[in-house]
Amino acid sequence: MRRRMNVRAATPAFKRSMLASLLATALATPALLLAAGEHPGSDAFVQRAVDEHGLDAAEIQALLGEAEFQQRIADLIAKPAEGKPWHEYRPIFITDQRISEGVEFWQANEALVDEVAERYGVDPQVIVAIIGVETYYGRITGTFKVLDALATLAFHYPSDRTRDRSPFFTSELMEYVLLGREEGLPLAEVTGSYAGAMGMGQFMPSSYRAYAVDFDGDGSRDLWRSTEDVVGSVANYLHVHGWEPGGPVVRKVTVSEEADFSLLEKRDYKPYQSVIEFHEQGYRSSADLEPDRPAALVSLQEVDRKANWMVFNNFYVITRYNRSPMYAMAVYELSEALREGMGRS
Ligand SMILES: [Ca+2]
Repeated sequence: MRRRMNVRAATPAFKRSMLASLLATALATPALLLAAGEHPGSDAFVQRAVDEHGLDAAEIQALLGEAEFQQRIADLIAKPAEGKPWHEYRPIFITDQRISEGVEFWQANEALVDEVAERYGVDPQVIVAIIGVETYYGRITGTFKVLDALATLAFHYPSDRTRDRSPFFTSELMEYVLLGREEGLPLAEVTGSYAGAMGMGQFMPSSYRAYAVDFDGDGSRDLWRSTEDVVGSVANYLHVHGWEPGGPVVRKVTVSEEADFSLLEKRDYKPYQSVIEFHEQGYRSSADLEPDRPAALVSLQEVDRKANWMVFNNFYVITRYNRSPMYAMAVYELSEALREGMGRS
């Protein structure tokens, strides 16, 4: 097995976990003697791949032997764009260039986008906006090896983070292996984001397996080269998570002085009470909303004030793609700009 880990770049935590892993390896049964020194916890991973999915131990070991720890990935996961306030996050995504390229992308694929929107019951501007926010309409899909990204975050997750997300990435690594088997992907070569998201829509492996569709009908789900598969897959993702065609996404809200301000601090974007109940609590939104429509509130930091919105089911569905309310708001704002750019009502 090749030793490709750059130990000189390792963090102290990584060295500690390497030591623990070497000890664990020494205690393991001979059948489980893997190159665990490279990836702490990889022996258990291989065993699960064998036990739960009937995969071949030697193949998985060989694959993990190809995986390199990347310090840059560990650094990037520690400071995502979502750590910025809204007034710094928004300008990354809402730009004249991203709007004009989006209109061009939509015009170039107008029949496809309309067909997909109709088939899945999802508003077309939101499909295009997600692809725009994720990858600049497929132009920037990520240059990290997905195998390195998932192995780094599964086996070497930065120990100074408040939340250890290594279980999530370990699960995604397994999904990636299974996806490779299903779609015939060259697992050691596939590239994506530093978090292992792939293709024009940046699907994580579990989402790829569960929600990607073969919209062009060529027998494979190709989220890199088939715009048909990408547009269909993003729409399917939103459809399965409950998109309401034509439904509201967000509305500005004005807050009376008597309002219960603690509701603005709730980080629950799943609608939990009706528009009329919010009105009775001092949150006033636009008059076109049905009084019994379920809603939630979002409060984001502008330069010198908070901007407050009432948000609805469709906003929550966008957060299924990425949990950040800033992400969902950016997708919404871009989608509206694209709709206007296309001259659609
Ligand atoms: Ca296809």
